[in-house]
Amino acid sequence: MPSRNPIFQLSPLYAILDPEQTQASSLEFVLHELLDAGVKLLQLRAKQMAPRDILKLAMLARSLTRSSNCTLIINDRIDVARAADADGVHLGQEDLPLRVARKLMKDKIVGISTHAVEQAIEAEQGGADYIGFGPLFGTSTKDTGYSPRGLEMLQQVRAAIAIPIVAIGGITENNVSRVWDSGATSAAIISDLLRANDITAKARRILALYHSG
Ligand code: 3NM
Repeated sequence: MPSRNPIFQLSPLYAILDPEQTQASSLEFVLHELLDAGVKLLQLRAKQMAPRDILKLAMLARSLTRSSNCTLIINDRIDVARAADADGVHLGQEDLPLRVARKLMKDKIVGISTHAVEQAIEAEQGGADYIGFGPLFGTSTKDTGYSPRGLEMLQQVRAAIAIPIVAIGGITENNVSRVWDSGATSAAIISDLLRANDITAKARRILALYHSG
């Protein structure tokens, strides 16, 4: 089933803005840095913020992403995604079921985190627009409870489903080309982007790797 939204065919980098992982003085500054680099797919992931603070950040991100023609996905919170008029929501295996999310999000993007081939197939059959798949490599950003899945399992997922795959977990400038080569439509990156001294330069280098590959 093709994705409802062609952005996934166009965007090899799925940048995740996680306020807990930035050292920057302002989240607005980080948003500008990412968008200035040409990021076209951005997720807001704010696990610890109060709902109204997430909403405020989401509305800022919505206004900036709209001017940059960048797709905005909100992690976990369908209410915030709808209130901020984001393009979609990203849900985990323990969040609201896909059929409920679909009802609430209508034709907006719904992505689901998966950690095994069976979950990927289930997400596709349930009507997800894309899956997240990870942790691909070791990561200290999130305790996922799973061992690294590896490139071989990514290839198995690629062979099993047709919807876009966003690989996640331990992806950096140094290994991202192998991730795309193994079938990921897009690579989700948190720490390698947000901890960079120059986030714009880092994101530009990653996008250039894709285009030179
Ligand atoms: N989800 P980094 S791994 C948020 O496997 C998240 O579902 C994962 O951060 C999953 O790019 C992960 O810094 C953390 O490794 C990714």
